[in-house]
Amino acid sequence: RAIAEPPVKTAPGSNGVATSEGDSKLKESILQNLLNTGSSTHIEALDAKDVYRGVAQSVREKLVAAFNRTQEYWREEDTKFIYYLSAEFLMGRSLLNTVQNLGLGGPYGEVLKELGVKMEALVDAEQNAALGNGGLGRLAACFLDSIATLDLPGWGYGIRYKYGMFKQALKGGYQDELPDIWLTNGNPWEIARPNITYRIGFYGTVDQFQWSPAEEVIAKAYDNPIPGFQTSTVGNLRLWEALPLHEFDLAAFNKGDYVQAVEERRKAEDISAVLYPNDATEYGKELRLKQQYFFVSASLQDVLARFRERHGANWPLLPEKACFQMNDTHPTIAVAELMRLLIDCEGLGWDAAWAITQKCLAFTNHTVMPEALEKWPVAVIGKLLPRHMEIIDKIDTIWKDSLKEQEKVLGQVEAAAKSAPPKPPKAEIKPKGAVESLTDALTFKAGEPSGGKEEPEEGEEEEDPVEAALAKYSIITENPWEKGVKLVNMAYLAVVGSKAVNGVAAIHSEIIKDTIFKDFYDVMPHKFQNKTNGVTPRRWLAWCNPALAALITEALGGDEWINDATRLSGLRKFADDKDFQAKWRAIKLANKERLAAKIKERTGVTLPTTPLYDIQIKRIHEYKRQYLNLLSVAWRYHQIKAATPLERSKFVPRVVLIGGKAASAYYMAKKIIRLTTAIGETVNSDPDVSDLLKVVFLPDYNVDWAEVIIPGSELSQHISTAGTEASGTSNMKFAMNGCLIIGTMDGANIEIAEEVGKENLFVFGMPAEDVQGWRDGKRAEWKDYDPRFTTALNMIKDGVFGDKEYFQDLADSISDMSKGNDWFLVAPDFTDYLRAQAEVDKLYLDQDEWTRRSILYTAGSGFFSSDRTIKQYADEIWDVKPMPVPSS
Ligand code: H53
Repeated sequence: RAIAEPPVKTAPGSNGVATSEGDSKLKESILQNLLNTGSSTHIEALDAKDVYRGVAQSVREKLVAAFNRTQEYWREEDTKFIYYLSAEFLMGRSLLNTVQNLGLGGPYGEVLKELGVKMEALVDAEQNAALGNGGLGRLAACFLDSIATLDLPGWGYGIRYKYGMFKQALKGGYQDELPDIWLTNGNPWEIARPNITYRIGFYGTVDQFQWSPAEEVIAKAYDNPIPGFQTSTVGNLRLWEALPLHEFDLAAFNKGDYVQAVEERRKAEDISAVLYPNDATEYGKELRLKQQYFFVSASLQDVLARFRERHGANWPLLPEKACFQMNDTHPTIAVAELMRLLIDCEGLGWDAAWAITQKCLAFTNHTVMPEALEKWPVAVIGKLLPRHMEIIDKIDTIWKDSLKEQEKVLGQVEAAAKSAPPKPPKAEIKPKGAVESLTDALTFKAGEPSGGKEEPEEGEEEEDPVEAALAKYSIITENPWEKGVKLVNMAYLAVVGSKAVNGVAAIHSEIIKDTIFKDFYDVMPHKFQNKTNGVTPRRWLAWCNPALAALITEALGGDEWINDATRLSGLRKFADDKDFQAKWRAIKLANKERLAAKIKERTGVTLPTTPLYDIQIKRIHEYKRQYLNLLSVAWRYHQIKAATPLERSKFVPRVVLIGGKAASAYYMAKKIIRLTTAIGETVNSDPDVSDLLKVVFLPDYNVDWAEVIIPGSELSQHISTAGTEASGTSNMKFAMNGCLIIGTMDGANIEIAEEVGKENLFVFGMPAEDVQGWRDGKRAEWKDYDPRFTTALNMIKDGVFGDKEYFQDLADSISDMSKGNDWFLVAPDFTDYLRAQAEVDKLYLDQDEWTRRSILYTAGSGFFSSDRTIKQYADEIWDVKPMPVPSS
């Protein structure tokens, strides 16, 4: 990653930011900043962190200048903006990306070389900005990169968490969670905006539609400039910090109650303190809803304030100036908040406000996992946000009334009405103060069936048949697990309140229309779209894999592919070229060596670099099926042990690397981590297997690890049960870096197969359309356990890898399908998985063919650039046009 030798030469000045001031001025700037931040220009006397801060400050000066120019220009032009509302932005490190995106790689590389500084050491001195869990948060970061690169007026809005994603350590092979204290050395990439603040209310009462919050905090803005590539556009990520309204309670202090004196501060700061470490898993904590409302309200207030400054009360114009994209259900309280701001604060009538809201908002769904689709108890929202609960209730009522006029629904309602006389309408929801402990809110377990509708008990009031016919469209629903408890289905609220709803891969966008949003799709098919995810080819190919990037640039005769990834298809003609293959292979080997060195540094394990590098890095989750991978590793180990020396020599040596974090309360996921480390301990110390098999768990997997792992990988695993992974995005990054994929026909794997050629992937497993049938029916009588599966599972059960008791329930969870176990179908997919793995081994022996395919992956990955995704959002949902800053 040394930028001393930049992978791509961007001519200085070509993007309006790159310096033309010459090396001497740049050197001066670096030295001055070293003095400012580290009190010395004697580099030898400074540690890497000091040097990093000095260099980062000098880069920041240029970044901020371009940022100010961009923002000023956009303000003057009064152009339409896209606002990306997201609870997560997984930005990773900024120094290298900023330098490279600004086209300053060459000049900085030269000067640092002169100063005797290794760029790599500087890069490693930077903390990761890990304000996200996984795919969803990293997608948001890639989107910001593309929005800026495409000159689209747009900002991200989120939370400036004081503590990001926890650091994962291994303690005796088990996951240990440590806080991510990422701001200790300051953050040179942000600009504090103490003068941009908003009040955010919670709790309290509503009287005549007027909300009087019982608690208030301040949201303070921090801007994080986002440099585009080969443009002078610098976009923005505005993050909010929560602060108390009153710094200090002097009266309490004077009375000697020192804790009470700072109580308000502590309570306020709690809101932006920690990122919830759940990725597509349980929700339900009140503080999380507080966080969601906090950043949504601050962001909407901020946009409306700027609008008002320019256009006064001309609110019908708002949809021509602003579009808000809601990233998953986390920011969907925006539907009610925008209504509240327009009605209660700006004095609009309901209908006018609703028309504006529905034109301004759009919603992306990222999962069909029931536990990640937020459903907040009415009592929780009613207590925390009483006015919003009223608004949601009214939205629900009006929405269902409007359906009665729809022909499709009309038939159902009339039929229902005929079968019984209508009852008087149900009483309005009275949300105030309904629960004492809000933190008792629900959590759902993976894979649990949604409860069936119960018959009313004797003496119990029967439901109005019209209401019953409309119930499936209800935003406010009955909790299937707890009778009498009402929930707000946030995804339904978002669907009703948005102009567009999209899934994140072709198959996923179809599945949501057939399953979770079926009834909504039936009555408003025009809202539903697909936007297949993408990743930025800057960070995920050009900057993280400089050697490959240089070879691609050389082959294609230029670096235009970096912002027009479709040009990567030009590599196809080199796929059979033996010389090119040799160069390609040499780079892969060098990247494997770099990865092995990093693994040595972080785990102490020494790995050979000739074996096949087989990698699965992602959050640990049952649906992602790391377990399937591990069972096949156990089987491979068994086979090698049982083989004669001659047979052993025929095995294709493999290094199996698994990395990922488990949500702290996710019991089974934690066991899967321990199973990986336990298998590693056994296998890696067994002389019988020697270099034929190595298994390593990569601790604390994060963005900076990924930037080294992905370029060094040869095979990557994307093996979720079909229909469960909405898209996946690491599959795209691996493909870009010429890594072959073993995977199911799930998420974006399907589209990767289309682009790369299905025959070039190792595809296996049950198709998505068969999965539900399996779960509902076939599982009950299925007994065809593959004997190899049984052997592998018994090895775990029998304690071959130690920790026998600890693994018992993990083993039980996939043991007897007829009892309802193995929800994610590990056993039924095992046989086909081993077949695909055998194909992998066979192909690896033919290095020319393997390399040919590897080239074809990169060549076919252009579609998965987030530039393509963002163009589609901009054209088909946002209606936002590029607005490049004219060169002065
Ligand atoms: O979002 C990614 C998808 C991936 C999906 C992930 C995701 C989260 O990381 C968190 C919550 C959630 O609902 C979904 O699991 O398949 O690629 C980006 O769309």
